[in-house]
Amino acid sequence: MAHRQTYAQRAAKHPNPAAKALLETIERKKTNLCVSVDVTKSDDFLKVIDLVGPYVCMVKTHVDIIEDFAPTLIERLQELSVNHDFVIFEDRKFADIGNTVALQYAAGVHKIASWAHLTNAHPVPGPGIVSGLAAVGRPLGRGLLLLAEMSTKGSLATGAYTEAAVRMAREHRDFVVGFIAQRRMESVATESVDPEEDFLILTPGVGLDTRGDGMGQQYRTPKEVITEAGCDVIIVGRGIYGKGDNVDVQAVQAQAERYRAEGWAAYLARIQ
Ligand code: S5P
Repeated sequence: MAHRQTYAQRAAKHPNPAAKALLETIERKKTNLCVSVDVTKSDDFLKVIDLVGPYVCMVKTHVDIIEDFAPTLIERLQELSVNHDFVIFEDRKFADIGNTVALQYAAGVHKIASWAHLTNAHPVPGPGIVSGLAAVGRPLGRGLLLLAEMSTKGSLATGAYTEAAVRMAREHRDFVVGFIAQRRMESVATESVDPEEDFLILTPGVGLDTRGDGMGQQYRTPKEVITEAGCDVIIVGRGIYGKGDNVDVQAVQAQAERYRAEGWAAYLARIQ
């Protein structure tokens, strides 16, 4: 199974350019930490990313929450991505018919496909959502993650829904590179498993100091997520930068290194 192999072994044979770049970055920087930068002002956004940059394999954005968004913000983000060596994941959670998501992905104010190496989608509309996004993203070497499960209390993405998400991904392996999920998916919907399949599992709902946020979010530790559940990347937001305003430089750097170290130790414990 993929999670018994090293990130480097998986990078060497992964067919999708965005997934390969992510696995290579994880190995090169010895970090499976993705920071989710959920702040609303451009200055805070760039500041947090610049601070956490050395500690992360990937930065996750919600570009639609930035209240003073301008196209130059994307240029700055791309510069930081090159200088700090991280992959960009826009957490857009597409959820519409293929034609609409293709337009949302390619056009509008944000032109996500032109800069985000990875994005994600809810499988709820059926396979047309993957075809629509693939028509835009595949020629650009992008990758898609399907939300097979969610971290929140009372999530409806369970059971037969999760199984359908896995089947959908297996039918589009050239573009769907993995899942947002809380555990590995190899044992889900097992009727057509190719032993060579390697879906990345990116896992939000990670925190070391608290188990929830009072609005449905549920947190597990890097050890629970990476060692015990076999996931590949921990996604951490507020655990690293709090509210994200009045950024305390040393505190943010210290938290980023703390999560990086925990995540990497949890990975080493898993592959030994
Ligand atoms: O199931 C999910 C899927 C996602 S992508 N649960 C989540 O929390 N997320 C995202 O991860 C969410 O939109 C947010 O950007 C981040 C978690 O942030 P935190 O501050 O709770 O760590």
